[in-house]
Amino acid sequence: MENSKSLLIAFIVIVCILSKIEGQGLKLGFYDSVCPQAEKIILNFAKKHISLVPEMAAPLLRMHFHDCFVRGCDGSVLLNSTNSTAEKNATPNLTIRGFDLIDKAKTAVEKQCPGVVSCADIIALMARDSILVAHGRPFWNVPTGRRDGRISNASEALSNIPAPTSNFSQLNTSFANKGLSVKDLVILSGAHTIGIAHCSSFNTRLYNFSGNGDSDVDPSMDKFYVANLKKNKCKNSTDNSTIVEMDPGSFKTFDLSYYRLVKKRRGLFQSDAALLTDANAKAYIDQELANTKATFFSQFAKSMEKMGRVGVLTGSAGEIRKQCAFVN
Ligand code: HEM
Ligand SMILES: *[C@@H]1O[C@H](CO)[C@@H](O)[C@H](O)[C@H]1NC(C)=O
Ligand SMILES: *[C@@H]1O[C@H](CO)[C@@H](O)[C@H](O)[C@H]1NC(C)=O
Ligand SMILES: *[C@@H]1O[C@H](CO)[C@@H](O)[C@H](O)[C@H]1NC(C)=O
Ligand SMILES: *[C@@H]1O[C@H](CO)[C@@H](O)[C@H](O)[C@H]1NC(C)=O
Ligand SMILES: *[C@@H]1O[C@H](CO)[C@@H](O)[C@H](O)[C@H]1NC(C)=O
Ligand SMILES: *[C@@H]1O[C@H](CO)[C@@H](O)[C@H](O)[C@H]1NC(C)=O
Ligand SMILES: *[C@@H]1O[C@H](CO)[C@@H](O)[C@H](O)[C@H]1NC(C)=O
Ligand SMILES: *[C@@H]1O[C@H](CO)[C@@H](O)[C@H](O)[C@H]1NC(C)=O
Ligand SMILES: CC(=O)N[C@H]1CO[C@H](CO)[C@@H](O)[C@@H]1O
Repeated sequence: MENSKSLLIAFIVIVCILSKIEGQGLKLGFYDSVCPQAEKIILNFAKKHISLVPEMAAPLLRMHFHDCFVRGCDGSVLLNSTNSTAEKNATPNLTIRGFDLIDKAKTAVEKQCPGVVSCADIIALMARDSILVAHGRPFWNVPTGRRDGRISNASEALSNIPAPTSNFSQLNTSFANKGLSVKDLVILSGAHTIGIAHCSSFNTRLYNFSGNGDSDVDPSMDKFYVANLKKNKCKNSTDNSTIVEMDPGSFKTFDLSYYRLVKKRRGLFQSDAALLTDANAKAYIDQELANTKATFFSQFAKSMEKMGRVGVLTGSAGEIRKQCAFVN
């Protein structure tokens, strides 16, 4: 009698511990019981708004990356500077776009279920759904249940988000610090198959590269491409605002052409070119090019899901922000 009673208690304790552990992770359909329409509202929002401006899918995908690399995917990228300078106002942010879309998606969700759905989850879902609406594929699962952080610090953005001037070991370290592998680095860099960059992100490759004047260019970049960029796009070393397609000819298409360009030494950033300087990374690129687009997409999906779990706050950590730009 005494024995079966303690067995029962032990059983209950184990069930409680297991459900606690489960609650600490993310799960598919986290909002199904507490706000069943949440994901649908976000998808519909993307359908309605992104179809009008499909070029906004790229910056929203990039926003998710920037969010996850600073304090985990906790929506810290959305906070406005209040007591100190926020991530948003750090150099790598300058070119993030789409904050207004996230704020509007949040408003739509809040109308239905106030205070339930985190801004961090909205970024993750909007990134996926915007790509879905603008490009069809790749599609990846977005387990939810992220909670919002209360801190956003510009200097942490600078130290955690890899610069376009990074060499391979800097990229490797930056990704490894987030639990991401060389393969994840190569696969996720494939996102540069869509979207645009400003001359300021790569001008150092075109002018005075190693301090010997304006005709001193990055030797690791195809010289015809360099000449073309200098003639038609970034006409001088102080032009920070001209926009260049990262995957010219195909920047609106999510495909393998980024890897083709990198192989041809036409990756736009030093960080793209750096992928050729490591034997493993280079082998992954060759593998991608030998594979089908469908294989790339399924690998991209895996790496995105992995990135979406970096440093997340769950359970009772953090908060559910009322407004994405401000802590409660
Ligand atoms: C590996 C390290 C990475 C570096 C150094 C890097 C750097 C950059 C830079 C400098 C830009 C251009 C910003 C501008 O001048 O407007 C850019 C654009 C972009 N990045 Fe990355 N990135 C990296 C990884 C990623 C990852 C992991 C993703 C997403 C999975 C991503 C998605 C994008 C997209 C979609 C754009 C285009 C944005 C637009 O059209 O506005 N990047 N990246
Ligand atoms: C937050 O800051 C951005 C500029 O960084 C500004 O456009 C926006 O209006 C601010 N949001 C609010 C709610 O004040
Ligand atoms: C501002 O400071 C307060 C008090 O120190 C802190 O609780 C809050 O999280 C900070 N806000 C941001 C956005 O960093
Ligand atoms: C921001 O982060 C840096 C580097 O970790 C730290 O030195 C600084 O004190 C932080 N700023 C604030 C306002 O917390
Ligand atoms: C990469 O850059 C860092 C910082 O500039 C430097 O210390 C390191 O030696 C470089 N690594 C390689 C392999 O060039
Ligand atoms: C990449 O980072 C991993 C993990 O820190 C490390 O084991 C490996 O040696 C690094 N590779 C290169 C080429 O830097
Ligand atoms: C242009 O961008 C570079 C690199 O981001 C920066 O150092 C420089 O101050 C910018 N110049 C202007 C005129 O904005
Ligand atoms: C090129 O860089 C070197 C070293 O940083 C500098 O002394 C020189 O003035 C620069 N030249 C031009 C044309 O910007
Ligand atoms: C550099 O190029 C930009 C864009 O073409 C132009 O607005 C600017 O006046 C140029 N600056 C110089 C010093 O020629
Ligand atoms: C969107 C946004 O807030 N951009 C800011 C990025 O940071 C610079 C200063 O470094 C601000 O001028 C921008 O407004």
